[in-house]
Amino acid sequence: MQIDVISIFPEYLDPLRHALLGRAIEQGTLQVRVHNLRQWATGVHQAVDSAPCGGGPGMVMKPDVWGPALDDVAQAHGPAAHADVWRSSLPHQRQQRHDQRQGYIPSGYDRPRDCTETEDPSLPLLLVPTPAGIPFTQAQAQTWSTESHIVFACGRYEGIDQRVFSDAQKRYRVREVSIGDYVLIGGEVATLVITEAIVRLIPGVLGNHQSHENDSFSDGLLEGPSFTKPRQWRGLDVPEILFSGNHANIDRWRRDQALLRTMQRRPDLLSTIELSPEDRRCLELGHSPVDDSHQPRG
Ligand code: 6GU
Repeated sequence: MQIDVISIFPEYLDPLRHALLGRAIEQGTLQVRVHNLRQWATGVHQAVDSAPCGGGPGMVMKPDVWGPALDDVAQAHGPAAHADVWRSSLPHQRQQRHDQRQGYIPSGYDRPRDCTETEDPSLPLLLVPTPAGIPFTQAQAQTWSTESHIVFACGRYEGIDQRVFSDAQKRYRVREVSIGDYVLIGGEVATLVITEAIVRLIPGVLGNHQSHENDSFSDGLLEGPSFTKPRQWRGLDVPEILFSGNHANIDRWRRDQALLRTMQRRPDLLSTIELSPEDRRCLELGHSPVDDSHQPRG
């Protein structure tokens, strides 16, 4: 996967080099280029923003700067052609999209809700982080983990002139996305969040293949609690059932912990998933029926 980020604060994207993302770069799975928007600014002051039409507070980022930047990044022209590819120890091979690899059948669920029939799927994906965007979800992270080229346009100030995105539809599939109901100063941190959520789902990026199958949200529930050794710590015991060796009971208990936690913290999620009779029993009891610690002691 190739990721290009356009920002007036390229150093803000430095965390992309580290940890899991840094390793994906070294594996050759991920190629990252970060572009300073000011390279496309013209005029003596190299202004990237200007007062909003119609008045009001703040500044709006200029279309005559963003337009050429997006043109060049789509085609690897101009300043975009000379951008450093971020540190990667392996020679980069053009990665096949994993939906082209293994008999992948895109489901209706994978199709973005605002996708228009006329969009060319071979165009790069342009993600524009904005609190006014459609909510970014785990389902979208799954869908986008098969993209071959994603470009992030990081806005600051009061946003980017809307005509930039109307025009960019000629060269990109454009999505304005929000990472939550709060306001950030700019799109950079949201870009880090979205990139991490997507890249960890690319096969081979996480060490353990199964480790994202039990993620919170992948089955529509929050993940339940985890425990490790020592068995007793500061007077607190690991739940007995986890040492029972009965894997059917352990799986049931884990499912029940996920259900109970979801009911307590995110009851809105429970209405979106299918509950079995066993699931309902646990939620009605308020504890797992396989949990001995809830039996009256004799
Ligand atoms: Cl994606 N961008 C900005 N600037 N603020 C946000 C956001 C994104 N999501 C929530 N707040």
